[in-house]
Amino acid sequence: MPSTSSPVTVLGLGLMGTALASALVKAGHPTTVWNRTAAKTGPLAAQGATPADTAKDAIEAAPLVIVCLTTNDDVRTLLAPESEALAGRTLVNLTNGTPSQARELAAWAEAHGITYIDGGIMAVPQMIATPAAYILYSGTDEAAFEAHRATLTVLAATKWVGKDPGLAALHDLALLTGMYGMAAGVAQAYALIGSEGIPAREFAPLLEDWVAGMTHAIVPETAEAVDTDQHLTDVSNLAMNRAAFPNFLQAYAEQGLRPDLFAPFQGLLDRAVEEGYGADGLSRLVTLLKQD
Ligand code: FVH
Repeated sequence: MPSTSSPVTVLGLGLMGTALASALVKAGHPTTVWNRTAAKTGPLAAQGATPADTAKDAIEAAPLVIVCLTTNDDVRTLLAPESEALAGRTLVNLTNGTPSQARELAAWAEAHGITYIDGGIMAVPQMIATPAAYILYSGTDEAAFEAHRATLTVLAATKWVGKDPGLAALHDLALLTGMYGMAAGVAQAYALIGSEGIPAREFAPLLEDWVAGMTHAIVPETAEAVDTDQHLTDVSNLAMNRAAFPNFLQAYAEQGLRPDLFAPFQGLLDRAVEEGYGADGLSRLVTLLKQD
C-alpha cells in the first residue's frame, strides 16, 4: 500500500503538471519530474523534487507515473518509445482528451504490460490540493487505482467512474460542456447589457442569482424528464420558446452584437416544433441532439 514515502513521477510541467508535482512534494512523496523544456523543472527542484534528464529516467524512478501534457497526441509521441520503461508500472494520464483516445491509449498500454488509468481534472491549477478540486478516474484495473488512491488523493478528491477507460473523459467533457454553455450565456449577457453602457459589475449580482437559480431547477428537472422520457410540460414549452427566440437574435443585431453563439439554438427550436414537439419542454432537445 503506497504511503507518503511512495515515489511518484510527473511528466509534463505546464501549469497543471507543476501544480500536481508541487502538491506531491509538499505531501512528502519523493517526486521525480521531467519536462520537454527542462528549465521548468527549476522551481520544483527548489521545492525538493528530483529533475530527470530524460523521460525514460523519470519513468524508471517510480511505480506510479503521472502524465499531463497538452494533448493525447503529445502523450502518444512522448510515450510510444518508452513502452519498455513503462512496463509493470501504473500510468495515470491526466491530459484532456476524448473517450476514444483514452480507450486507444489503454489498449496500447495493455499490449505493453502497462497499467493504464485515465483521468479528468475538474479544477484549475490553483485549485489543486484544495477541497474544491476533484479528479475523475477510469480504467480496466480498479485494483491498481485503489492501490494508488491515497497518493492520488494528495492532488484532489478522487471520483472513480468505471472500468471502461473512456468514462473519465466522457464525464469530464460532459461537465465541461455544461460549463462552456454557461460561459457562452454569460458572455452574450454581458455583451448585451454592455451594449447600453451598463457595467458588467453592476449587472453581475442579478446574473449570478438568475443563473444559479435556473441551474438548480433545470439540471434535476431535465434529468428526470430525460430518464423517464416524459417531456410534456405546462411551464415553458418549445412552441413558446421558439416564438420568443427571434427577439433575442433581433436584439443582438440591433445592439450591434454578433449572433454566432445563439443562432444555432433557433434552428434547433425550429426543428423541434416542426417535428411535432411544440408542447414539450426544453428537455426534448436532448433527444434531438442525437445524430440520425
Ligand atoms: N490549466 C487548466 O486550467 C486546465 C484544467 C483542467 C485540465 N487541463 C488539461 O491539463 C493538460 C495540461 O494543461 P496545462 O495547463 O498544464 O497546459 P500547459 O501549461 O500549456 O502545459 C503543457 C505541457 O505539455 C507539454 N508538452 C506539450 N507537447 C509536448 C510534447 N509533444 N512532448 C512533451 N511535452 C509536451 C509542455 O511542455 P513544454 O512546452 O513546457 O516543453 C507542457 O509541459 C491539458 O490537457 C489541459 O487541457 C488544464
